[in-house]
Amino acid sequence: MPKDFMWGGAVAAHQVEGAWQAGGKGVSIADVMRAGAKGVARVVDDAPIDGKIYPNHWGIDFYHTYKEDIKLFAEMGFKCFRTSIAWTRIFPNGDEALPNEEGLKYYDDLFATCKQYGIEPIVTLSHFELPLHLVKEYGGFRSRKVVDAFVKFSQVCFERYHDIVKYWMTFNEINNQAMWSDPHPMLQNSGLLLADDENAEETMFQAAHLEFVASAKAVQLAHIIDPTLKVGSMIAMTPIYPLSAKPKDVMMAERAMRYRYYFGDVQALGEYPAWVDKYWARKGYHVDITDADRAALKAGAVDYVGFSYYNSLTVEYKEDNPLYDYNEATSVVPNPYVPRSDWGWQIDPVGLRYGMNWMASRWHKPLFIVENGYGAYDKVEDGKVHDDYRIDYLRDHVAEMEKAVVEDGIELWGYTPWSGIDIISASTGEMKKRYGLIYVDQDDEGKGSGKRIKKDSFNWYKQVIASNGEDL
Ligand code: BGP
Repeated sequence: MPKDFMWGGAVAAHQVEGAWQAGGKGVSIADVMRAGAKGVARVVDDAPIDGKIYPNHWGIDFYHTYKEDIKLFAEMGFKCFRTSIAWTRIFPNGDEALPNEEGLKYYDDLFATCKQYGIEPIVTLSHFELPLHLVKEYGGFRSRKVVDAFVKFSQVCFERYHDIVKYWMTFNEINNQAMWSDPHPMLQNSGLLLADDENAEETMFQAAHLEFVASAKAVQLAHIIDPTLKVGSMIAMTPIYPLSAKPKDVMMAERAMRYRYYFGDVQALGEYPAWVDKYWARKGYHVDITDADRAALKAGAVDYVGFSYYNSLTVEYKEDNPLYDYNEATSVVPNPYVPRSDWGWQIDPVGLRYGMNWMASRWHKPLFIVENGYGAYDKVEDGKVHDDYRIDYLRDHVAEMEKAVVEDGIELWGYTPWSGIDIISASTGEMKKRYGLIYVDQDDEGKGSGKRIKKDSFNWYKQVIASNGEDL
């Protein structure tokens, strides 16, 4: 790979830090989302009540262990480390006049520790961690007040950390909201608690629009504060294939891709694709978009596209959907040609190369793989974790990633697998769905020694980095 290629690993504040009320931190939506069963949408409780399971309250106690954990990342040879800044450490309620100095100080120390080992921090501003107050008081990204709150949060972060943090992303997996019929991503991405009589899809389009505006304003601010900053979008790239060569299956896949990735179009190209207005008109949707919004989107197009890749999906045309309307809940069918993880995620390394080419040719921006990983039931045997299945998954995906760069000519800045260390699952709140190259002795209820154990994949990845991707 290119000599300055940034190999690293990724986490998110709410899935590792714990210390959910330390240092003046406020309550975020992540702190009051009860752990659901596998993939079951979680709901927001009015206030955290003792006795319920809130895995984000403890994370893996990274708030206190980060110095030791980053030392282990450095031992693997990390060039970069992706995490998020917990919005509620900086603005506990989200709408205060002044930031919380104790929260700012924590991230000063975290980023300084990274730099001490020559590790570049890659920072996500909003990673499913909206202040609960912004949800309850303003209805999340229904309100332009939350746009203002996000822009202010971004400005404080850019001004405080611009000397040490050069790579930023605005909204994590903003396009998860394409699954508008699932309350989980609507809450995580936009802080939406939908009323029963609300049209979820129309509300999603409005909230997503205000996030696009917030993101664009943050990009512009970053460039004013420090022209060396790079601000990216963050897209969940899940290529969608037609089940067959039937023209209508192919058309259904085209409609699914354009729907799931219009979020990337707006953030990378600075404007909506033409089909959106036609779609809204046909559906009778009204989305409030001002001329100032459109100007901001154009001026605030992102510098690069960060994205996650785990799996691909497959769709089939259905006679009861003649206009090819896409809804993940009803359009997706199993792909008979690929295996699945224990959580049913389709394993498709070629899909990574396919998705990279699709994005590069559509958006003409540098790419950054900021999540790719394999959640599995790991077990400790004689103090070791033999995770060959994770090595195989990562090796196959890195091999396809390298073809996209070396053979297809795609500009890729880095690769930060999910995750450098075992972490709380965002969709299920489970610890047992382990992603890490480092094992953490802790169960779903947060009990355990917290001991860190290097898995076999730790040493494999160390060699990959040392050989700059030659030795897989
Ligand atoms: C992505 C999120 C990450 C992480 C990852 C793994 O959606 O950006 O925060 O959670 O998925 O998924 P999960 O944790 O649900 O297994």
